[in-house]
Amino acid sequence: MGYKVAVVGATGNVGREMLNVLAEREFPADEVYAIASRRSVGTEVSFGDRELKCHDLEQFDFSKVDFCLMSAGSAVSKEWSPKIGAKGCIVIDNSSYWRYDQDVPLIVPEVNAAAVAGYTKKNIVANPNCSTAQLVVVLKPLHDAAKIKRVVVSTYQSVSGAGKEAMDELWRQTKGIYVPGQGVEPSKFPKQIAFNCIPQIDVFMEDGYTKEEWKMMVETKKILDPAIKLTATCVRVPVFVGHSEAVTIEFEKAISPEEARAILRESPGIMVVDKREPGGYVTPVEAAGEYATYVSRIREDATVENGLSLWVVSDNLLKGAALNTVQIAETLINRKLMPNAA
Ligand code: 11C
Repeated sequence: MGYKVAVVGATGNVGREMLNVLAEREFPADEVYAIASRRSVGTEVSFGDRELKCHDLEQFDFSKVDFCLMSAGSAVSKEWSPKIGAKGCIVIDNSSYWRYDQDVPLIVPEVNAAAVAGYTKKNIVANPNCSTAQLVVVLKPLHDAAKIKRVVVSTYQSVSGAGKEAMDELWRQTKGIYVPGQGVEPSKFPKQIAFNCIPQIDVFMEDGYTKEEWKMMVETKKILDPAIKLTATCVRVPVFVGHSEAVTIEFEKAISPEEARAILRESPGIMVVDKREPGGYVTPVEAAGEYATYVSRIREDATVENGLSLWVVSDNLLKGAALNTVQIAETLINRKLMPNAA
C-alpha cells in the first residue's frame, strides 16, 4: 500500500513540476490528486502518462490524503495549511508564509534532514526560497569542512521564479523589440526584462535590501547555521529557467580550491563541472530540467584570508521548488516519520 498525495496549485509552474517529479521518481503513491482554485476545476494536468482533472481546493476532503504538496502562494497557504494539517495530512509548503515560524521546520534534505521531525507541531514543513535551496546545498559540505564566517552572493535569477505570467512577459517583450505592435511595456516586472537585468526581486525592505535578499540571509541561518553572515544582491535576468549565483565565501579555516572541489564532488545533490577553459562551466540553459545543483569556477579569493569564490547554477523550479518538496516527503517516509506508515 502506498501514500495518497494532493498537489495544491497543480496548474502553476511549480505544481506541474511537482507532478512531473512525483512521476519521474516513482514516488510510492496509490493516488495523486491535482487541486486548484475553483476557476481551474476540470482543467487537465499531466501526471506521468495520465491526465488528472483538477479538484476544487474548497471542496476537497484532505482527511483522505497523507501529503499535501502546496504551491499556491502565501495567502492561500496562510489560510489552508493549518486547516489541512488539522485533518492529519502533512503539508509541505512552497510559499514563504510558514518558513520563519519556529514551529515549522524549513528543510533542504541534503542539509538538515533530521530537523524534519519537528513537523508535528503544526503538521507543516516549509520549503525554502529557490535561490536559498541551491546555495545551502553547496555551503553545507564546505561549512562542515572549514566553517563559514561570511558569504557574499549575487544572483542571476530566471523569470520562471516569478511565475507563468512573467515568462510570458519575457517572451512578449523579446518579440516586441523586433515586431512593432507586440509591446515592450513592463507589467509583471518593474522595468523591461527582455535584453535587460533588474536589480530588484520582491519588495523593498526598510534597510534598502529587497525581500528576496532578506530571505536568502534569514533562511540560510535557519537551515544551516545562525552564525553565518550573508549579504545578497538579487537580480532578475532574461533567462526562462535556472537561477545562477556568484558566491564568495570567507572561512575560519584554510580550504584550497582543490580541497573544495574534492569535497563538493562527493556531496549529495551536487555536480562539479569546473574545467578552467572556455565553456568549462555550467550555465542555466544546461541546468534546466536537471535535478543537480552545479558548481563551477571554484577559485581562491585572495582578498581575504581563507576565501573561495564559485559559481552555482540550478533549475529553480526543481531543486528550488518541486524536487525539494518531493525530497522532503521522501525524507519523512525514509525516516519512518509518517503517522500511518505504508
Ligand atoms: C523568484 N525566488 O525567483 C523567487 C521565487 O519565496 O518562494 C520564489 C519566492 C519564494 O522570483
